[in-house]
Amino acid sequence: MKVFLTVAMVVCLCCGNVVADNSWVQTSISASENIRDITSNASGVYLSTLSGKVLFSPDKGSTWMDESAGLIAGTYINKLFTTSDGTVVGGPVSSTTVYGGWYLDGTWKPATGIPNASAPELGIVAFVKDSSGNLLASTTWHGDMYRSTDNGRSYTKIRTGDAGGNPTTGYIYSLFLGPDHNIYAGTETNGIFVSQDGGASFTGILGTGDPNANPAQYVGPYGGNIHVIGWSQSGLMFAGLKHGGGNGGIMNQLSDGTWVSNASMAVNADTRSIVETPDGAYYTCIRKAAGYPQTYAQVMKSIDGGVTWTDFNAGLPVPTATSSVCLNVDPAGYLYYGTANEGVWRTAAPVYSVSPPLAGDANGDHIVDFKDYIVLEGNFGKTGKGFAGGDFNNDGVVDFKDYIVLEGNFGKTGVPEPATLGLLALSGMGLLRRRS
Ligand SMILES: [Ca+2]
Ligand SMILES: [Ca+2]
Repeated sequence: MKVFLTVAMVVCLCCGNVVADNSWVQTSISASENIRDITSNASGVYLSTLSGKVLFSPDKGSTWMDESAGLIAGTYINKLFTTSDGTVVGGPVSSTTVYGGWYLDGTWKPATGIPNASAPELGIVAFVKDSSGNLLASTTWHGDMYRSTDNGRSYTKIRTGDAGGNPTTGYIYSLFLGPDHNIYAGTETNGIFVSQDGGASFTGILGTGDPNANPAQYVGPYGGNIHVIGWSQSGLMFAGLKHGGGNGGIMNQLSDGTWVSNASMAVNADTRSIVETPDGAYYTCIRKAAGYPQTYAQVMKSIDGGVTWTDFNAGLPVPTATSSVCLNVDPAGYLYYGTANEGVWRTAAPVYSVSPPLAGDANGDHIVDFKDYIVLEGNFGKTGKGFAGGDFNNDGVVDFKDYIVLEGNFGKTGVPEPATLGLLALSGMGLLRRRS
């Protein structure tokens, strides 16, 4: 029997796409912590709390350490995000003031370019990476847009938000990079807007004018805050709305351009966050909202581009109170679910298969080289830095043993996915032709 089990496990490990366990396990975060957001990089997982802390776990939620140093007392980070080079960024806010854009580099440091402002500007409400890997941030009620080309160290304002009147984007709640490389914004009440110039200007996809003022002219997602946008395999959009207002739950765009409420999602579901994994699956989480009984799951999954949604909540508690929720997937494929009242949960297993990182490739650029050595040198002797900080053998400390790992792989490159390999081959051929 033991032999059989061992063989079965080896087969499972080899066949790649099998996910052994879809259940959730609770991390060691106290359920009294009100989690505002989650992000992750190759080193581990980061949480921000309403009490003003940023907590970091290098071991999938077993232990957490405080990463709040540098933040201003009395502030908390409403949005966390990981930039193209793994830098964690956020925007601290308090009840009276917002404090621009900040980034984590040992301690939290203020970026240049986004000024402090008095509430209720609400600070940074959405981040996204554009098609070049630059960071975009949206702030304030009216959707000011900022771009950072240095992974959150500095920002340039690229759009001043609408000062009122219609058509207007209103308050931008969410930002997404579309499959067409355009930037899509989910707004407070006026539906989805698209930017074809990298976030400098936006146009409503439902048409011009205010759908709330003229509802007879519009069929589509509007009237509730849009936190969720995604695309089917054929490029049709779906959007998740806050309960109340016009439409709720998730709405799907049909090929004729009209929109319908999703039949597999409760129409009043208050969708709050969305994660797309590299295997093309979407996960969304639903907030328990005042006035709406929690008759639906807290996390739902779609493997057909948002057309059908199924429960993904094995092991999760039924929410006991109105609770804000957030989702993130870490680079190892584990899904994290943060709540205001029921703690932080992660999946017992990765939700998709992930190739192991190349040992020594601290910055994740698929080559072990001098850049990785600089990371290791900068953290030499430090603890709790994780893989991206140079702890390649995962023994908790960056030391000479990790240097041996890096030296052993120096110059090696990771194995790209077959599709990427094809593109590299093509671009290589292009270079050869240009040279000849
Ligand atoms: Ca590298
Ligand atoms: Ca180590």
